[in-house]
Parts: sequence; C-alpha cells; structure tokens
Amino acid sequence: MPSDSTQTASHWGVYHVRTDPGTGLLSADASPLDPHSSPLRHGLPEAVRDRSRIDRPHVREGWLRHRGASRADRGSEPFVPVDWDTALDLVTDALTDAKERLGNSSIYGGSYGWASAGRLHHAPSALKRFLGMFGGYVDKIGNHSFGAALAIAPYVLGRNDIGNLVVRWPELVAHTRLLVLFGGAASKNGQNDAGGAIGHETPDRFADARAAGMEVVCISPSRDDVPDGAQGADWIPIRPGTDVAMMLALAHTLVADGRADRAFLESACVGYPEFERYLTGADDGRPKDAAWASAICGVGAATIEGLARRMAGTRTLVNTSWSVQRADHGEQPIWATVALAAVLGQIGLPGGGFALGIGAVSGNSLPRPDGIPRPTLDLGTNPVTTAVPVGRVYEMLLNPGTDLPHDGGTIRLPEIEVVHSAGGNPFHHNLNLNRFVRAWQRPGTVIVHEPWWSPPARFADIVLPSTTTMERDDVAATEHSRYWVAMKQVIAPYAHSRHDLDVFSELADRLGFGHDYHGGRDQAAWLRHLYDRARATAVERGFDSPPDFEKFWAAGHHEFAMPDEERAPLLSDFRADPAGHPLGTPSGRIELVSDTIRGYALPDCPPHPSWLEPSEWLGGDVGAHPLHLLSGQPAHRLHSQLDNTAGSRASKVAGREPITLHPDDAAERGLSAGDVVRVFNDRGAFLAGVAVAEPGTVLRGVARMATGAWYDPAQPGVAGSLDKHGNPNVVTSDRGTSELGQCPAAQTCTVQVELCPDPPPVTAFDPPEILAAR
Ligand SMILES: Nc1nc2c(c(=O)[nH]1)N[C@H]1C(S)=C(S)[C@@H](COP(=O)(O)OP(=O)(O)OC[C@H]3O[C@@H](n4cnc5c(=O)[nH]c(N)nc54)[C@H](O)[C@@H]3O)O[C@H]1N2
Ligand SMILES: Nc1nc2c(c(=O)[nH]1)N[C@H]1C(S)=C(S)[C@@H](COP(=O)(O)OP(=O)(O)OC[C@H]3O[C@@H](n4cnc5c(=O)[nH]c(N)nc54)[C@H](O)[C@@H]3O)O[C@H]1N2
Ligand SMILES: [Mo]
Repeated sequence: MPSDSTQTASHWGVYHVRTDPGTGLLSADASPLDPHSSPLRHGLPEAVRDRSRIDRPHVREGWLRHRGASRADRGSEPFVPVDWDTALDLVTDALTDAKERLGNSSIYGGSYGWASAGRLHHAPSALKRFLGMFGGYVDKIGNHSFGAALAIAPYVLGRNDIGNLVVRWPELVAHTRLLVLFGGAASKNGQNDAGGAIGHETPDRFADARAAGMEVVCISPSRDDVPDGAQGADWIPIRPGTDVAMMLALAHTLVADGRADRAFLESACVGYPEFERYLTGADDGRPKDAAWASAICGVGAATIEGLARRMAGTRTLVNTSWSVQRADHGEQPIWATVALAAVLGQIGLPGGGFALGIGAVSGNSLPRPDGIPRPTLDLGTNPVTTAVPVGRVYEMLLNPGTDLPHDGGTIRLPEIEVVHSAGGNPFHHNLNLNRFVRAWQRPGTVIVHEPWWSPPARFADIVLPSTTTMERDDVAATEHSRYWVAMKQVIAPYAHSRHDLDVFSELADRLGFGHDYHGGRDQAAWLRHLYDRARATAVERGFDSPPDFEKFWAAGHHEFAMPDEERAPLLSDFRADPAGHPLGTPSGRIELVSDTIRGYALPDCPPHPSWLEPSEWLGGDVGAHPLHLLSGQPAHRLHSQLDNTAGSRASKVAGREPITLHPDDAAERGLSAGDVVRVFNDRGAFLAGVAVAEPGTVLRGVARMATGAWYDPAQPGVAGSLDKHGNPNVVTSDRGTSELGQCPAAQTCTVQVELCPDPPPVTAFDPPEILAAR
C-alpha cells in the first residue's frame, strides 16, 4: 500500500484512504487482505464530507419552547443550533426528569442498528453501557435479520446461535453434492458483515464448489438470487411466502417413496409419527403432496417430486435464507427446513443436513477457528428487565400498559417517555412507517446521535452530531473472520461532531458515574484496554498470543492461525450419540413436534411445522393490490447507509429507488423503464422509478425493491404522507410473524402500482430547515 494512505475498515471491507494533495479529495483503495474488494468502499470517503453532515448539536424548535407538549410536531419542524454544553444539559434534564417521574422503565434504549464497524466506537453499545449505569432502560428482543429463527430454534434444536447454523466452505466443497437454496444466496449480500467484512470470497467459493461437483438449485421468485460463481445452477421460481408448502411436499414425496430415513427420525427426533400424519393427511384428509403444494407455491408437481428424488440420491444440504423467515409465520420455514432435512436423514453428516443464511453476509461460511474473542465494549448490566421484540416497538409506543403475547407468555408494554437512539435508522428498519410516525410522536423526548441529517435525525428533538469511522481510531472484528484489523483515523472530526463514546462519557460525568463509565480512559487508553483484554482471553482460550498493541497497530492487522484439523460437521456428535450429546430441547432431540409450543395454544404457531396461509400473498385475495412487493437488501449500499453517495444515487431511476417489474406487469399498466410510479396499498404510498426485468428472470406478479432509500415524506411529520423517494417500508406490514416470535415480517406485502405523471422533486438529501442560533 502507498505510504500516504491510511487503513480503515467498514462493514463492507478494509480499505486504504488517500488524500489527493492537489484537490484534497479522498479516495479508497482495496486492501491486499481482500481478494475482491466491494465497490461500496468508495462511499464513505465521499459521505464524510457530504452536505448532509451535521455540524453541531441541534434542537427541534417546538421542543425547545414546549418540550413534550410539542411531540406531535416531531419530524415537521425546523431545528435550532445549540452548543454542546446546552445540548448535554437538555439531555441530562430529559433523562433525569423521566427517571424521577416515571422510573427507568420509561426510557427506551433498545436502539437497533448496524452503526459502524469499529468495536470500540460502536454507538449502540456505548449507549447501552451508559443507560445501564444510569439505572437501566427498556431493551429490545431479537433482531430484524433472523428474528423468527431466533424465536423457534430453541424449541426445535435447543439453541439459538443462528450464526453457527451454517456449513463452512471447506466442508461444502468437499462433501456437499447438492445445495438446495430456498431464497437463494444473492451475491449482492455478501458484500457486508457486521463489524467489518474482511474477505469477499463467496463467489470464488461457490465456483470452487461447482468445480468440485456440487450442484445448486435456487428456489426464489427472482433469478438474481442465484449466486455468482454458481453458473449452471437450476432456478425454480416460487411464489413469495410459500416455501413451507414446497418443503412439506418434498418431505411428503420422500415419505411416499419410502425414502424417509426412519432410523434417523427414530433416534434423533421426537414427534415424527404426528408430523407424518400431517404430511400424509391422515388427520385432516389433505395430503401435503406435490400436487397440493403446486397449487400453493406455483412450482410444478413433477419439479417438486423430481427435486425430492435428486435430494435423496446424493449428499444434500438444504439452506434457507434469512429473508424467507422475514415473513408472516416466519417461524414455519425454519422449522420446516429442519424437518425436511430430518426426513432426508443427513443431519450431522459432512456436507449434509440443513443450514441457514449461506451467503447472507460475507463471512458466515468462511473457515476460521471457533471462539476468537473480539475487542468489544462491555455493556455492563441493565437493571430494567422489560424488553420488547424489535418488531413490536410501535405496539410499545402506541399501547403502553397492554399485554403483548410473546413466546408463550406476555409482556406488559411499558410507557416510554424518552427514546434514546444511536447507530440505527428506525425509519429504515421499521415497517409500516405511517403507523411508526404516529408511534414515534408519542414519547416526550427523542434523542438521536447521528453523523448525517438522515431520517432519524430529522425526526429527533435533540440531535447530537457523531463522528464517522474515518475520524477516529478503532478495531474491526467480525464474528465471522479470523482477523482483527486496525482502523486508523484518516481525517479530523467534521465541524463540531464528537465521538459517541466521548459524548456518553461526558453525560456520565455530568450524571455522577463518569468514572464507572470511562475509567478515566481516553480513546487511546480504551483501545489498548479492549485489545489487551481480548488478547488475554485469546490466550486463555488456547490461541497463540496476538502481538502487543503497538505491534498490532503498526502491522495493521492480526490473523489468527487456522486449526489443522477440519471442523466437525454441525450436529455430528449428536447424530453419532443422541443420548450422549443431547440437544437443549426438553427431549434432548430434534423436536418435529413441540409439546411446549402445543401447551402455549397459539393461534398462529402450531406444534409442528405447518403451512399457514399468509395474510397477504399472490394465492390469496389480493383485492386492489395484486403485486407482491419484495423489499430485500440493497446492492449499492448497506441498508440506509451510503444512500447519500454517488454509488447509490447512480442506481436510482428518475432520482427514486427503482422498483423492478415483470415485463407483462409493466405492460399491463402502460409503464416503461424510467417512469415514476406511485406504489401503494392501504398502509401508504411512495414514489419509485420503474425498471423492467429481463424476460424470464422474475415471477409474474412479483415486484422487487431494495430497502434503504432515505424516507422523504412530502409532508414531513405527517403520518400518511406520500414518500417521494421510494422507501418500501411505507407500505410493508408491521404485523408480527406470530405470537411466538412477534418478529418483523417485511416480505409479506402486496401493493398496486400506477403511473405518477407529475412527481414532486426528491428532497431526501437536503438538510432540514435550520433557524438562527439563539
Ligand atoms: N422492508 C424491509 N425492511 C427491512 C429489512 C428488509 O429485508 N425489508 N431488513 C431489516 C434488517 S435485516 C435490518 S438488519 C435492518 C437494518 O436497519 P439499521 O441497522 O437501522 O439500518 P442502517 O441504515 O444500517 O442504520 C444505521 C444508522 O447508524 C448511523 N451511523 C453510522 N455510523 C454511526 C456512528 O458511528 N455513530 C452513530 N451515532 N450513528 C452511526 C447511520 O448513519 C444510519 O443512520 O433493516 C430491516 N428493515
Ligand atoms: N449489499 C448489502 N448486503 C447486505 C445488506 C445490505 O444492506 N446491503 N444487509 C445485510 C443484512 S443486515 C442481512 S440480515 C442480510 C440479509 O440477507 P437475506 O435475508 O438473505 O437478504 P434479502 O436481500 O432480504 O433476501 C434475499 C432474497 O430472498 C428472496 N425472497 C424474498 N422472499 C422470498 C420467499 O418468500 N421465498 C423465497 N424462496 N425467496 C424469497 C428475494 O428475492 C431476495 O432477493 O444481508 C446482509 N447483506
Ligand atoms: Mo439484518
């Protein structure tokens, strides 16, 4: 690397930033650690100087005058610049007032979000550590990524370490001969990994596996989900939300053919006889055979039967992508995946069985030693025990005091007075944004830490400007890599922005627990402290000692050595001796029927994997909204991050987020590529730019969009406003997956699309109105 460049890292990779001596412009080069650097790296050097940066603290005008009495104006008003001293006084007053009047359970600190890669300056961790020491906060339960899997896996497998339920590349290449991908493994998603993607190897590894003879079948509404490197893969288009029907029919075919692995079902599972009665229709008179499934999922019966026979004839891995469970009854596809793999009987064999989310992030299948510690900030303890599922935040804000069914019990929803948020974009991750706007206007005070005038900053009362990773020193480390990477400060903090950690340290000082919070450490001392602690843990766990901090910093990274022996396949010890290596389920075995769940008697989560009709789908009564809208991860950014940069903006159509339509769906509506359309259902409406899919690449009736366009309401702060820019969450449903998980179900959504002849201009990236300081 040139000596005039500085190494930093992001969720999308490690790179080296250079300043052009003439123009002062920043640019990013790939890191030699990374065989295929992601083009996303060009975004941050641009974004750090974007005009949407927040230069100093700001307070919403109405809140400054009337405090919580002005809550309904949140999101619609101009901001007043204030100095840090004033801003931090206002924050401590709001927090102290809430604590004294209503107790710490009136403070929501469940702040969800990917924030930035560095582990020291991880904004949600800094916030939670702070609020914990302040006496506690209401936290969140679960995540948006694989929440339903987290909810159901303990009942089925006795564990919820979803990240470990994958098969790594060496095993895939050596042993898997047929990889069946429900939801595909779209290559765009392999660009990112929380904490800092190090190597982008997924396409190469798919190519290796193909060369070794692995066949790939991609079952998805869109051919784009066939991963790069898997050339020649079969694509089976499926109706969104119907994978469970196809999984059940695959299992039914195996049973009908006499190819169910009865020995495995007997020794390693409980409940198979009851599940089989469901499959064969012995009790309900409706066999879940290929013909039955075909009518639901749109895949031909012969195709389903043929695939089942292929699967039984070779070493097969069934992988289900996380998106498939981000839907109504999302617990079911996870349970059905395990059940199908159990009937096939290859669980615990090398390269066989099931996996979740291969390719969903860059590193989850990369080989690495298990148990590498990471230099992360301690969250400490949270004295408040109330927590609310991430998918039910609206319920908490709108209906405090009511009971939310969850996981077999209920949660009494707390009354929230202060929302304190750092490192996430609630106007990206939440669904049904019109309902969310109403919910967000309920608390008395909303405090947001943000580098940019992104939607969460515009919908805050007190806005505290954060630095970005390029303005601080840090260490990147993901769960999925064998590297620790030095992130070095490239440029001075923008204007009056400050590190989140410093802001929380000063708030803690003001509130009297500064020493507990920061221990007198500045950034350099913190980094060394976290590093030394992780290093000691590494040694305790039997790793070769990483170098001391100075050497690490000078080298720029540390690579942990790979173990010599191959990793044992998932559940291989359990398969070999189910009694000796029981699972954490009540029976110690894989539960195809869960008596615990039966005992909950839930309306929407039966005691075994089941096909349940989604609330919105192409096989149902679509009424006035006949298109199924899938809103997946964006290729040109990470969620809403980098939407304000050239790479993302170049992907827009007529300045809006593209919506990709089947050619016949476009033609039927008289639409052509480049048109601006209004996309709507009963929950709301937004504008998008039309892209028309290549013929034969997407199922008829399916419309596809990326998430992450900055929410841009025509009437800011008014629930129901048209969004001018194309944020699909204006129309998605906030219904929970089920009373078990209560997880986000973004993919269950139908819409209508019509031409918008006279679209208003997009203003998402213009800073809000700023009044004179007073
Ligand atoms: N329709 C639909 N919606 C979805 C999904 C879907 O599939 N469909 N997917 C869901 C999923 S899986 C996820 S994980 C969520 C993602 O949702 P989020 O993680 O909330 O999305 P991000 O855009 O990454 O939000 C991160 C925010 O942190 C800010 N930030 C970055 N660095 C810093 C920092 O150092 N300090 C501070 N204070 N802030 C910083 C960024 O500017 C940005 O506003 O979205 C969910 N939403
Ligand atoms: N570039 C980029 N990469 C990312 C992210 C990002 O924002 N940008 N976000 C990261 C995060 S937080 C996460 S959680 C992962 C998410 O990883 P995933 O959840 O796997 O990603 P998605 O893009 O939501 O969905 C993948 C595909 O599933 C298909 N699909 C949707 N519904 C159905 C269905 O009902 N059945 C079937 N068979 N297929 C369906 C869609 O066609 C979609 O393209 O991605 C990560 N990677
Ligand atoms: Mo996610």
